[in-house]
Amino acid sequence: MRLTGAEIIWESLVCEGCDLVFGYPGGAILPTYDALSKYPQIHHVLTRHEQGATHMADGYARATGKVGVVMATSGPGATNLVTGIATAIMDSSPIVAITGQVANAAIGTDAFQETDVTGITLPITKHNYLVSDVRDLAATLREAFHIARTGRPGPVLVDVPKDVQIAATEFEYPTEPIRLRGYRPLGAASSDQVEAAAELLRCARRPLILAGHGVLMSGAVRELREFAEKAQVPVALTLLGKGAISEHHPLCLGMMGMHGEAYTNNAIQEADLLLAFGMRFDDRVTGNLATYAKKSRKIHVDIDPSEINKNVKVDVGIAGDLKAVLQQLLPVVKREADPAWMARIKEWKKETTARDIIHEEPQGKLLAAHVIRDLWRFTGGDAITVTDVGQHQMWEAQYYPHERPHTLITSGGLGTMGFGLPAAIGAKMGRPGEEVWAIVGDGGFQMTMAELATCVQEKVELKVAIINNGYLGMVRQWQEFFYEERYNASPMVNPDFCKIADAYGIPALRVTRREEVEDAVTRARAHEGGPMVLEFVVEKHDVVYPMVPSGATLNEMIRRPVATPEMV
Ligand SMILES: Cc1ncc(C[n+]2csc(CCOP(=O)(O)OP(=O)(O)O)c2C)c(N)n1
Repeated sequence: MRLTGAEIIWESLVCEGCDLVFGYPGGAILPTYDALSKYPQIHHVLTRHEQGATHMADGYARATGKVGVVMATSGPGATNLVTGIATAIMDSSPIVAITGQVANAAIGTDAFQETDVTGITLPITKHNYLVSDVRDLAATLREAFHIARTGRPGPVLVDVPKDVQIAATEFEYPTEPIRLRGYRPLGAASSDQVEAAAELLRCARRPLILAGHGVLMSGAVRELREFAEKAQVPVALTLLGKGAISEHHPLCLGMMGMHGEAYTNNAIQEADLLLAFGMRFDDRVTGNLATYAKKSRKIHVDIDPSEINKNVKVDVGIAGDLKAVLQQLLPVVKREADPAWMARIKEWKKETTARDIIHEEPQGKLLAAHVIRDLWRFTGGDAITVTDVGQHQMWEAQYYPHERPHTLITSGGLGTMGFGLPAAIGAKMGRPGEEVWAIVGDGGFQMTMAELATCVQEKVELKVAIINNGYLGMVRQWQEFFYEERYNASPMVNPDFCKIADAYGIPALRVTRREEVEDAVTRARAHEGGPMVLEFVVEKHDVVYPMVPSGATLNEMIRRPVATPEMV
């Protein structure tokens, strides 16, 4: 079959099982857009900004486990992808970005809308390609999907000059196994490694599992639970690890790290064995590395060998697929529960509970943490939540317990403001049967709120909760704690968000009192045919507790002041 490069791009997407592409056209990618009408099996979503398209592809990928696809033109179209691609690589999210490029003959001449996008994205892609010959196009796209979804997943960019899109060649989608020099995704562990890990566990009195995104990515949720139950080891979660085990499981300790549970951070510092599964010892979960978990031996299982001994030196490092490794470990783990260890954790937990803002009387104020907790209650705890970045993100992590994998989608590694709304659109389009909420701050929402139009055009039944505190809240919090309350550049004069929604034809409600939350959430849930916006006008001067100051030891937390003596 003789096809143009443009047709080969769409054919290859079809062959990869892709039926949804997020993108934005322009001169250098127009031949490809022109051929789109021949492929009714692919739905193209026109976004309002290429950054939004990349986050949508990312949200889609995280919600479905499939590769998300984003398309853009050369020059400014391609550079607008950069933040989204960097977000995806930091959180190991599989996306394929296809960009138009100026024609081969014009490359290097500073042609109109020429930019070296493979150069720009080299450090933020798992791999990237400039396809200068149409005969290489199908095989390159196939490789791109393979690299994006295998091993440690990540973004791959394919840059296609305009003349390559126009040129024609014989098309046959390759079927032979992909062999790439220097790239062999890992599988199981060696028996020595398995035995070494099992031996450490047998001797441990105070073991603790640190479960990260890798549990979800490798599909090891069931294996993790079986392992934890069989070996009676409590499980702490990273932000992206939420959903790795039900947060209502008796062995689950909730989130660790800078804004993690105080009792969980205490447990990490006191453990005598840490089993780090599919996590990467990010500075937000370790605090000061020099004083991090000094009393423990450490086992680290990660698909990416470069993560082993990168931040934290470990006793047993296993580079492999977590699901396969847990399947090897399961038959050999043997350990009796240690009631003293669990009792100690329970004591810490009691003290944490006493300080919880959830028990605080709102005294006429609307507290963001209470809004999140009510969202959890009135959605039955079963929605997919997609957050932006800031205080509301941490309150979501603290007060919306997740039972199932892939139900919290958030930018952890890059911490990208503007991620929430577009990623939620991608998530809802990928899993239309699920209830999806975008939970965003007033700051981050304004970075990508133009995507409300995309939501309307596509009739996406998304619920948007804006947590409006009139500040760049997390910045304000740091200024309160560490910059003597000099609130430079953190107060925000905001538009009327309900009127903004109205301008897009989106129904919206403003909530200022806790008593109104249930009704608003119920009405948003019942709304059909498109998005609905809720604006929660919350207390301005509020703080996420606990907080491990940047660079401090993990259990040296700033704690919520205790409200009354009897609460201690
Ligand atoms: C693109 C980007 N710019 C700047 C920051 C730094 N930053 C982190 S949190 C934050 C404040 C977010 O404010 P808002 O969106 O209102 O959410 P809140 O913290 O109030 O919940 C800022 C500016 C960032 N994470 N991303």
